[in-house]
Amino acid sequence: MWGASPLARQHHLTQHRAMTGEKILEEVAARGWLLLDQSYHPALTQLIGATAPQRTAGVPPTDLRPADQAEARPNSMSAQVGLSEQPMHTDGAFNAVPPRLLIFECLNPGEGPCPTRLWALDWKRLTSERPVAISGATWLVRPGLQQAFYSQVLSCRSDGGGWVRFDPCCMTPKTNGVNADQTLAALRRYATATEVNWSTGDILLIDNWRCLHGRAEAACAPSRVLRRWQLGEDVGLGG
Ligand SMILES: O=C(O)CCC(=O)C(=O)O
Ligand SMILES: [Fe+2]
Repeated sequence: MWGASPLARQHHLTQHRAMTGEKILEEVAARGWLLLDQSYHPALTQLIGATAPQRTAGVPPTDLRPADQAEARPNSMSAQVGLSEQPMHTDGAFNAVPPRLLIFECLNPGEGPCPTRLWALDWKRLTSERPVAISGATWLVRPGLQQAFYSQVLSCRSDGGGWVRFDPCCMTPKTNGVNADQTLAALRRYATATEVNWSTGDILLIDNWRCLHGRAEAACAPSRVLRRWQLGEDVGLGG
């Protein structure tokens, strides 16, 4: 569900598209991500248009283009990795509560193959086993210019919900004997990996609390552009 007011508006517009939106979110909640081709574009742009402006409180979408370290925005991931492969991460890890739903729209796949890699977590198994490398260590999170804070990779809520926060570009482990590579390896043990090879118009939805992602090496695709929306925790994906 997209939440009360946008969904209600959607019902006024067309019942069929509202149902499509609900089904889409069900799929994302069940699998951690969903890729839709451009035949879903009208329904999705309508849904994004109905929800994104309120949910992101005026934060516009961002167009992501490959950038080398010198030309990248300060504090961005590209400022650290440039055109190299991005580490597996969640977006907005420096927020107290990370964004819940990421929507990427491919405006241009670029000249050569540059997929986005996905690691969908087995949330039930992860939260029942809670391995030390993921839930036992304390990390320092550095949100650019704002105040740094301590956090764990796995945050569980009392209702069984919660999220994984992981971005080695802005997080440093502070517990003796824990390092980022170990945590990456541990996360992979709970993940099903896949790769999205983009075509123009494709839309990828990611549950950013339960599924990690990262761009492949990008030197071969200088014209690649993905448009990204980041939506908040009340988007309707459940706990
Ligand atoms: O370009 C991509 O495939 C993903 C980019 C990304 O995840 C990021 O910049 O945070
Ligand atoms: Fe990202």
